[in-house]
Amino acid sequence: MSKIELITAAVCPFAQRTHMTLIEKGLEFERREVDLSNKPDWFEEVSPYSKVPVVKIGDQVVWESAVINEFIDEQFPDRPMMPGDPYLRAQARIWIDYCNTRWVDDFYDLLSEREPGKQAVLRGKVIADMRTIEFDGMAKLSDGPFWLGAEVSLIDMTFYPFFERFGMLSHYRDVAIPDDCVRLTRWLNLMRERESVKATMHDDAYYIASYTKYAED
Ligand SMILES: N[C@@H](CCC(=O)N[C@@H](CS)C(=O)NCC(=O)O)C(=O)O
Repeated sequence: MSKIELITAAVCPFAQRTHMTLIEKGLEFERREVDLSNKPDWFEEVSPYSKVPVVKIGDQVVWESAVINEFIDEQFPDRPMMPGDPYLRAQARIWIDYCNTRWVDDFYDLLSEREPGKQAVLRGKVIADMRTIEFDGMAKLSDGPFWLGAEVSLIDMTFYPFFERFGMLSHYRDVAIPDDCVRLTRWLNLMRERESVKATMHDDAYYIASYTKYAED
């Protein structure tokens, strides 16, 4: 099998999802870091959307983090990270979709909103999302501690990078994980202990500096 190449950028939460997945699967891979503010020609040639992450294995090129992660999981079936049962797999995809279509949008909407009145409304949406994650997602899918139980899955990989950046969101927009989101808080603390997180993480100061352009004029 050809070598696995991960085309990535350290700041990018979507790329972190895939980087973590490759580590969790115990796969060997090469990382190619891209400066997104000065994209090289080779990157424009390989990335159809001009975005990270992209995974390349020989002639096979796959993009979009959610698609890449399922591709990796299926191509390398050891240590599966999606359920074998079709109904549970559908549930996993629903929450991955929830992350991509609700949580990520509400997160960035709050971060990029400058007007205090609108920020208050968006802060309420982010808090409501966390309660949805806690009570409609995690609590209904398993007893934890991860989304689907004792082992991490692609749902954990999908949400984690945005919670790694939650300290940055709190810094700019004064929002906290609600006290009643006990399972979410425990999950986040356990995720921080994983090797896949330790190998890919950055601290609040890094994200506060990196996201200034989204949050401030
Ligand atoms: N839906 C994509 C989003 C990827 C994405 O937005 N990547 C950003 C960095 S976080 C990027 O490469 N942006 C470069 C650009 O838009 O020019 C995924 O899940 O992979």
